[in-house]
This record gives sequence, C-alpha cells and structure tokens, in this order.
Amino acid sequence: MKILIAILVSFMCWLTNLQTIVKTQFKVFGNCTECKERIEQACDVKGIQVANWNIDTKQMLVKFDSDKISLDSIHALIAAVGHDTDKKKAPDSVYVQLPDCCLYRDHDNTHHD
Ligand SMILES: [Cu+2]
Repeated sequence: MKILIAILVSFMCWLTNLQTIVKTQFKVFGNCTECKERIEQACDVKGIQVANWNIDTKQMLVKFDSDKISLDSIHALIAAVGHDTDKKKAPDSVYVQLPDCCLYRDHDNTHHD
C-alpha cells in the first residue's frame, strides 16, 4: 500500500511538473554570434531551462518553468540587454551601447512598431 501511495504521489508530482513547464518560440532581433551569446546569457536565470536563439530565423526557443518565471519576464530580460523582441522593445540607451556589428535596427531586420 505504501508503495502504491509513493507511486501515486510521484506521478502527481510529475503531472503538476509537466503543466508548469512551457516551451515556446518568439522573435528576437539581432545579427551575429555575439548577439546570440548576449541573448542566451540574458536568459541564464533560474526557471529557464532552455534558451536557444537562431541567428538565421531570429527565433528564440525557450523552455521554462512558469511557476518560477513568466514569459513576459523573459522578454524583459532580453530587452534589457539591448535586443528587441516581438513583445518588448529594448531601451535606446542600452541599444546604442551595443557593438556596431550588433546594431540590428540599421539592418533589414529592423524592428517595426
Ligand atoms: Cu551581434
């Protein structure tokens, strides 16, 4: 009986755990491998399990625990290091500090509001 309860409890934990893990994709503007490092570094926080930005498609793949961090916070983290997302614009004061190669707003992939 004890074993049965233990199995049941761990199964329930597994179930609730599943519900809080969110995997999603959104657009993040950037140019190069330096951008990639910067963007992924910004997501190196508790609650985010996977953060992978694709240079070619500009798609950000994240897997995170929605109990620990919200998707909005992730957008804010990335914008805070100078990269626009499809939801949040980076502050100009941070953007102008980026190296020349990273100034994506001057390129084809400019963010349009
Ligand atoms: Cu760059």
